[in-house]
Amino acid sequence: MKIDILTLFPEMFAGPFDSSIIKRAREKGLLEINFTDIRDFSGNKHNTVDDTPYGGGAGMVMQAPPVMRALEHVRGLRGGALNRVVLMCPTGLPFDQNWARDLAREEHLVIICGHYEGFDERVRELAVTDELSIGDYVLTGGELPAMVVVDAVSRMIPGVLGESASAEEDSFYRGLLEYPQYTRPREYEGLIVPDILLSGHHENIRRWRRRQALLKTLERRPDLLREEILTDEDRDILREMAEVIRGILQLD
Ligand code: 4G0
Repeated sequence: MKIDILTLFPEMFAGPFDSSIIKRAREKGLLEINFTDIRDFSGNKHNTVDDTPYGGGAGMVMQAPPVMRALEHVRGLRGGALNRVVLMCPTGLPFDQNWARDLAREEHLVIICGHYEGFDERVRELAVTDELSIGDYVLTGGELPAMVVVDAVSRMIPGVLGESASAEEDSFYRGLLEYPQYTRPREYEGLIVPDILLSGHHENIRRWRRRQALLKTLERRPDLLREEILTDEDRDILREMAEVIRGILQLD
């Protein structure tokens, strides 16, 4: 997968993209990340890319021509149309695991990192295919959100995670939060690992994990428990929990 990032601050990406899994994915040739500095396309001697908003008001607005020229440059590099041009902005659609899985199927992505108080609307109209937000907060630029998107997308590309790790087993993949995990030592500060995990009984362990995942999701993120993600076994487990609660509260 090739990812082109349009930004005013390419140096911000150095740490996260030159470490750990993303670094390895780039070295393995599974991921190619290219940075285009929007300022290189300012077209004026002061290298400015922003201006005051028409109609007045506070702050500056990113101009359309430098961004469009930067996109044209990327189009030249890649040869052909830009199918997916993502703009990171606080008013975008909520980025989630489904988006990550969807974008990971693309051969080429362009991500535009906005700055200032906004973007000339014409960039959206002319070039942007998707506007995404990583959450309901405002940051100083779209760079950190772009890093989040690249990380989440990259780990969904086949071969990026190691042999033992699986993107499919993770929280959210099957719509539930992750069950509790333990490793050595068996006892730590008086807290012991649940016996069932040392029993070697794989079917019991699977059932225990599913129950723990359901409990954690019910407790922390009941919004994630939709009918369509539940298996027959899940429904049985939840009914059993409901029965216990019914008993305690002496309902019926
Ligand atoms: C305001 C994304 C700020 C407007 C970007 C960009 C948070 C997020 C910024 C834009 C950001 C997020 C119109 C491109 C940059 N802050 N929540 N700041 N536009 O994903």
